[in-house]
Amino acid sequence: MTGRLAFFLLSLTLINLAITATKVSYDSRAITIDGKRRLLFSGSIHYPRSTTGMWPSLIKKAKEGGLNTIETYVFWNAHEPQPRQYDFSGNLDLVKFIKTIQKEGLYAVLRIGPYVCAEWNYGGFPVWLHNMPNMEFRTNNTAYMNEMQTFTTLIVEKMKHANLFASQGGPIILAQIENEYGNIMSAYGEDGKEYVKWCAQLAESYKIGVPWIMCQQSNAPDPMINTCNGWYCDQFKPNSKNKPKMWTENWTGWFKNWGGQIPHRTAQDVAFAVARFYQFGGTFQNYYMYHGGTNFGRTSGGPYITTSYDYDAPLDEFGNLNQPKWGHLKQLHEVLKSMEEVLTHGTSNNTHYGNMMTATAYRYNGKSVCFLGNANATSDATIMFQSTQYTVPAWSVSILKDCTTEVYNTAKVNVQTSIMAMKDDEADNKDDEPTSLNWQWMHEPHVQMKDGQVLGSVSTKAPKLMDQKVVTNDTSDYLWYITSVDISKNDPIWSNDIKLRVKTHGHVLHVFVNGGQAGYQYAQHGKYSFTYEAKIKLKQGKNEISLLSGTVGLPNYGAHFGNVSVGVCGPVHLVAVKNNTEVVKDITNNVWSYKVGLNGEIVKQYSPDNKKGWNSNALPSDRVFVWYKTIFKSPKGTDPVVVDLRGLGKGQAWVNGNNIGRYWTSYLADENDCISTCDYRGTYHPKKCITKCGRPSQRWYHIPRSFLRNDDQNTLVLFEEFGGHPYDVKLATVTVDKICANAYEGHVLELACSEDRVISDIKFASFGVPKGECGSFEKGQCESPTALSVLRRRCLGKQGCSVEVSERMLGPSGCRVPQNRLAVEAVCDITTNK
Ligand SMILES: *[C@@H]1O[C@H](CO)[C@@H](O)[C@H](O)[C@H]1NC(C)=O
Ligand SMILES: *[C@@H]1O[C@H](CO)[C@@H](O)[C@H](O)[C@H]1NC(C)=O
Ligand SMILES: *[C@@H]1O[C@H](CO)[C@@H](O)[C@H](O)[C@H]1NC(C)=O
Ligand SMILES: *[C@@H]1O[C@H](CO)[C@@H](O)[C@H](O)[C@H]1NC(C)=O
Ligand SMILES: *[C@@H]1O[C@H](CO)[C@@H](O)[C@H](O)[C@H]1NC(C)=O
Ligand SMILES: *[C@@H]1O[C@H](CO)[C@@H](O)[C@H](O)[C@H]1NC(C)=O
Ligand SMILES: CC(=O)N[C@H]1CO[C@H](CO)[C@@H](O)[C@@H]1O
Repeated sequence: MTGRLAFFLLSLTLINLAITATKVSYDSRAITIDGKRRLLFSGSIHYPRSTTGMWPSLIKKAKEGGLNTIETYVFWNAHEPQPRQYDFSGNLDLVKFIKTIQKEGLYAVLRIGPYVCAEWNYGGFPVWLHNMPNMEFRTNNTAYMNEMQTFTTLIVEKMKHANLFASQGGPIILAQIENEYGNIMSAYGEDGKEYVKWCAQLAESYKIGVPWIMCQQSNAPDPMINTCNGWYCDQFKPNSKNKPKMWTENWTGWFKNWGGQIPHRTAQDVAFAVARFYQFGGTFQNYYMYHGGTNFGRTSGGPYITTSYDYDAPLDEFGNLNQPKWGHLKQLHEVLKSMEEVLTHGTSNNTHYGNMMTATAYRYNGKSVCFLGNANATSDATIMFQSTQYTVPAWSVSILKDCTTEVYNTAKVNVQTSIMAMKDDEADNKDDEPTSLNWQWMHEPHVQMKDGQVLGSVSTKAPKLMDQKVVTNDTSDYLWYITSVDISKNDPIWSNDIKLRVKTHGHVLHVFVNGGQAGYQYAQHGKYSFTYEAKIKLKQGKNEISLLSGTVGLPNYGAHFGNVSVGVCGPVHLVAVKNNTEVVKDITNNVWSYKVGLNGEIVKQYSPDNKKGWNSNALPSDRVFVWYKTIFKSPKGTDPVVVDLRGLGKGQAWVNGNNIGRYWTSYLADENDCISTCDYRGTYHPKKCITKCGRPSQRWYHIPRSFLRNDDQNTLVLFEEFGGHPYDVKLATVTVDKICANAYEGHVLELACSEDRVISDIKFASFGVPKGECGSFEKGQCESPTALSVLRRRCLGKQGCSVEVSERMLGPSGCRVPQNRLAVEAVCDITTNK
């Protein structure tokens, strides 16, 4: 590049910077950007729940889906694992994430918190914060406020330094302080109110040049905008007439627990909630989540949140389009966006028809837009509106362009449904030799004492039971509580029938007595404290009792969630029954030795470089505390990769040294309450549309492509805690297997497979009055005779195709209905010749 050209480009950049500084403000109707009221469609994507390699495509797909804004929380405990030791590397590179959003030309909303909830471990707080003296979270507490200020300042400065606020020409148009504090504020009394004021002052003091929001905070002090979170926010009102109506968390689905079924929220119901929000004056809404992603490593909270954080979001855990949700909402965004001016400036007029049926007209500058909203969950409404008759299906909103033509109805889905499949690598590469995995293994030692001495290094010793997170600082899921008990023949407890009874707030408890396994138990049914009680074998003299407490994520929600104790809390009793009465020996205040973590964690047994200690013979199965290791080849292509951990119990998995998360394949979801078809009508709740009853709550675990090497030397290491076997472990890729679509006359039907695949077969196509659901379509009493051949001609062998749904294109149906429908079922494959 010549010097002059470089100078020219440099000046251009400088001019650009000056020009692009954006003014963001708000009034009673909307967020204004450079003075213009805007409709904002935002979606949450949390940067640590995917990889840097996935970010560009996730954000691109969000933009294609009609979003103009991406929202994220900031994850304090990920960025500051030790006090003042910061990590912004890899997928924690917040600046890079925001710049990726900027590159796509989208806006960003930065929810700093720093409390974030988010089903994230400990709500995003570092555990060392809890372990500081005189600490109380989220209230008028000096120690807490100092730390919150230090971290918040660091994040704000980082953003400023990279010119990322809109006022500097960057994409960030809004920032959030705290998070849903209003839900729990009453538990903190006057101190809580004081704290909210302090939060607002702190935020204002940063002078970032864009507005701040506080969600679920009806007393948010001016100029903070209070916003709504929930499944429906159409009835929400901000706390001042000068603030716009904003919805910061529209839950697109729900998260999943170990032992829970898979929750779904229909595309029709999400679209209904969004359309109603705009019908009743909303101008900003955010999908929580737009891409949920994966809780890698030990980042999931809860406790008991699964590693998958798919959320039934418009983009699935792996970044694939979740169809029809993604496409149905994309069409809604397009329709609403085309009405931006009228919706943000027009005066609205509601007409109520009773039975929850309301028509809303917006008029501005001679233009108009109407919504016909029917919130009755069971009955369709037929109304006369401006001298025309309209039928609005139950639980739906119709949007009328110019208040005459229906251009969208939330209950009528005109986009494809994709049925995803986990494809065995071999199934697609029949020429290759089958990849059966060879395993090596080693024991994780559970003997903790020899000759009365605790083996290995002890963190601390105390004549009492200690809170697990205080001892471990949450550096591991595991903490050993080790003690010895001397029992003489004359001890009142001595008998051949002694039980151990342990009260714990840990989530899993393993018990070992004199080096032998006595049993384990885990918390169930949402109760995270339980009492372990089982017979043990003691001898006269010294006995070793070792309790291994395991956590499955720390709590992330509720007033005072931070001081909920974790681990063995006691009492710990030895119990014998003599003459019908219990004789109890209380060992709660014995001297306990504490050992943090597993031996394999300390020596990094999961590292591909660690070749020591592995065995190839006599692979154990159904044994507790075993490490397994295998080497595998990367699946071909670009489809996302998963590992099937069927056959295993509970533990953690690593690929090439990257912790891909906790697994708990043996934990089956409850048997009850599943449905085969989901009625989109009626108020959503997390148990409404659940599937996979009685099946593993998570069987497939995501391995991002960037964790893999481009050869056959990938290392998978498993730590198996409960016992299982690795014979069924398999690599697979996630892809669109079948597609179904249903589109009404007047629309365009689009079909698409994953990037690597093409439409290999049209299983069904009927234009007329087809019946049934995706996967079980049947033709109705009448149909066009040529629809199938038209579909074959236009689609076979292509990655995607589109067909105008009309008699002109598909032939006369001969049906006497107001609107014909096209139903199609097609198959995607790597090639057409099967
Ligand atoms: C907040 O904390 C400060 C310092 O501890 C104290 O002086 C003040 O009274 C507290 N405010 C309320 C409302 O309790
Ligand atoms: C509001 O709607 C009603 C019924 O459709 C109509 O009579 C009235 O004129 C409208 N008012 C305005 C201000 O548009
Ligand atoms: C819904 O419609 C049905 C039938 O018209 C009616 O009986 C019911 O009360 C309505 N429900 C609500 C909540 O308006
Ligand atoms: C936990 O943190 C405390 C104080 O910061 C430190 O003294 C202790 O060594 C840490 N323990 C572990 C296991 O990291
Ligand atoms: C947590 O601390 C608060 C304030 O000190 C107290 O009111 C609450 O009871 C504590 N909760 C637990 C579980 O210890
Ligand atoms: C068992 O209990 C009975 C009644 O309480 C008492 O009379 C008896 O002495 C007890 N026996 C022993 C061995 O303690
Ligand atoms: C406090 C709380 O629950 N906040 C949450 C709103 O809903 C989603 C539920 O998935 C959470 O992750 C938010 O942080």
